[in-house]
Amino acid sequence: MMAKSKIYIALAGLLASLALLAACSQGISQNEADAMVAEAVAEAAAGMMTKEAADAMVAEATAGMMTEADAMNMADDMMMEGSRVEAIKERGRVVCAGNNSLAGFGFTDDAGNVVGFDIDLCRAVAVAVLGDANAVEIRPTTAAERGPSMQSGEVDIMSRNTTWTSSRDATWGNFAQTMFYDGQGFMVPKDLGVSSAMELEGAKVCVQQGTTTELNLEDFNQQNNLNLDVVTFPDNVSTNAAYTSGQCDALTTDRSGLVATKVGFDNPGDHTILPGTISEEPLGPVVPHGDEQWYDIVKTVMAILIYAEAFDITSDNVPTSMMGNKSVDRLLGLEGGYGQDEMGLSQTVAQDVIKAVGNYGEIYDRHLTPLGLEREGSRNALWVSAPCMSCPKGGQVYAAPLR
Ligand SMILES: N[C@@H](CCC(=O)N[C@@H](CS)C(=O)NCC(=O)O)C(=O)O
Repeated sequence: MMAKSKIYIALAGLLASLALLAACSQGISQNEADAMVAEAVAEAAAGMMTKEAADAMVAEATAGMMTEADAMNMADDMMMEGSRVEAIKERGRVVCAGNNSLAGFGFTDDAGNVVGFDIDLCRAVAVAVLGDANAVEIRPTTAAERGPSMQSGEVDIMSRNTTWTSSRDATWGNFAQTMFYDGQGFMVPKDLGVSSAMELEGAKVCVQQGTTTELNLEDFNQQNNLNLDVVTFPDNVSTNAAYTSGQCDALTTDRSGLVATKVGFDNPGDHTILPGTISEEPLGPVVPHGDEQWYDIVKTVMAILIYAEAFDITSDNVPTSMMGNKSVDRLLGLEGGYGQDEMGLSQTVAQDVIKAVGNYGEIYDRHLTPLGLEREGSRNALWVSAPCMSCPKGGQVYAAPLR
């Protein structure tokens, strides 16, 4: 990984060439070009640009792929760039990479809106920053498009059934806490007569490209000498269509994805999801590297949703006066603080967020419970639903205490 100082040196070099280009073009003096460069370097050094974006720019420029016009535009963009929150406020909406083809998590409804569990997090974040749950632009993003869309910094957040892995954390962006704990499973037609993935020897398995699913399947296949015939597809629709048309014996993805997909089949009863999982798939939102304020805001919004549920605060009962419970009063912004000022959020941000989108449980019930994704007793129950501190029977949903 390139050290920060190196990036800025590389960037300064690049910007010097941009200055020359700019100065050579009509309508801009050398002095103006120098001023542009100084400002852009300062902004880049202040961390307003992601490391990946800087790397990409340097690579592109040194490969001679950039035209003079592109270089000018890029310099302009950099000059306009402030912190991500400032950019969002100026733009008036949060740009969110989402799924539009996975029931429950992110899909296009009959009215043409992209909705779902993951999408509601984007809406909650939009309330926190802009005071409006609808101030969100959802950019449908396939599995393979995810890395590049984070690295370019073109989206503010990705909330799209995405597994947190160490390499994605290092190269895509910062993962906030997990929103849904999952694992990879297999679905087969009932008449295949198989009851475990270990019985799939020689089977044709449909899987989507650019996913952890594809990599896990490779490991599972090799380790168990299953001699699987792996068939890959670029998106959800084509993967599922291949499975339902009988091109494959089995379909594999996150178990939640299998449940969501099966519900949409013409004859769901003809298919079965095999027991067990072959991997860990902690699914959660990601933000581009390089802006800690923004990263903190997203984590805090998730904490608000989770603690609101823990304290039984729902969208239709948000108290506006002191309740006499210090944690609840602090969450609601009625006493003390938990970093709202430092993050640039209003003192009563939690009231706004919960009123607009509900707590974690309400979001789950709105989108995932109808699919049959049982929450009670699962890993996706709240940790605080454990009956006591030393009996770990609660789920894994937990967040940084708000204080
Ligand atoms: N959690 C896995 C799988 C995520 C994934 O993209 N799954 C597929 C199948 S459920 C999907 O959502 N595809 C939607 C699309 O690309 O259109 C990952 O992060 O790689």
